[in-house]
Amino acid sequence: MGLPNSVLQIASGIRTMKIRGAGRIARSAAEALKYAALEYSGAREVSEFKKYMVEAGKLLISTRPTAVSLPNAVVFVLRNLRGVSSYEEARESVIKAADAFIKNSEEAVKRISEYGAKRIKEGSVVLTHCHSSTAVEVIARAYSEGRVVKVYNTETRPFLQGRITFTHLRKYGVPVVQIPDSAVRYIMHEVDYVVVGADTITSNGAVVNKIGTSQVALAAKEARVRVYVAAESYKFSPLTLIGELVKIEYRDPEEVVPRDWLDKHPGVRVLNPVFDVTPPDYIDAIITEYGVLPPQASILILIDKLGWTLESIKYSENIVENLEKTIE
Ligand code: RUB
Repeated sequence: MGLPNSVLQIASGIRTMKIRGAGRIARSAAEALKYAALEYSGAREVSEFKKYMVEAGKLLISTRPTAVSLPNAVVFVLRNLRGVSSYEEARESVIKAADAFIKNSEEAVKRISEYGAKRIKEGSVVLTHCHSSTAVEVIARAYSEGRVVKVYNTETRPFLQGRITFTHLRKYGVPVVQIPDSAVRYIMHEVDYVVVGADTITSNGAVVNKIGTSQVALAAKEARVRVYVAAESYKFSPLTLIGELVKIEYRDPEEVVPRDWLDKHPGVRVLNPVFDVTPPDYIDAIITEYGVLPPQASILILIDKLGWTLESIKYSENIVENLEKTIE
């Protein structure tokens, strides 16, 4: 049987960025797998059901390449299919794991906002880049505790996610000033803290986030402004522990320049890389639900908290091709 519409719609929503931001992408993927299980109408056999869930998982993982929260969510939801003996047990396990992932994720963001807010001193000016719902929660909480007096938010070319950040922070009543990305260094002398989110964090503590984050961090370091990354533990990448590089997504040049301009300039090359890598030296702390950590402690999250071992990571190598192995 084919995948139900609910799953196809979520996959297309992630691909087209109607659903975006690493946390929301992960929760939506978990939700899609739950719908897949609920709407399964094929043969009541474990092997058939597993095949179908793998197809759903692969489709979801293929939608965007960079945020590790997406494959991490899929593996979290499907990994308990290992060892199930009946169709009913298998279906129940997917539904339960999806609910658990979403609940854990929401609780993680709440805890991060508590820990993160405490790191911001009273009367501070904060700068944020792109739209990270986790960073927004930290800033909003810090504002409600009287710690933040103003936020600069970058518009975040070319997709302009900064406008979403602006609207969300305004909803919380936070005074926000939007600036073009190119004004970051100019404004940095007024800023006390940079708070951003993450799509993927590597085992050596490098942070992959929206393109421009590394420039923001560079300007912050020069101005001796602290940089905090607010990120749930499912943004840490197990595969980086065995040397895999994080794939940086390149999107359509039309997000950067309009089609008619491209047509008027045949042969012009426009690049649209949408994430970049900030090395650990440019990050003061990563704020996770497990506490406030130096980036160099990322490995502890992967091994101590998430329980990855080099052996178990092998199961998720080439995750799209090998999803079956993860659950067989
Ligand atoms: C969004 C982005 C966000 C992270 C973290 O990129 O880079 O900073 O995903 O967000 P895009 P959150 O818009 O291309 O998905 O904290 O909400 O998970």
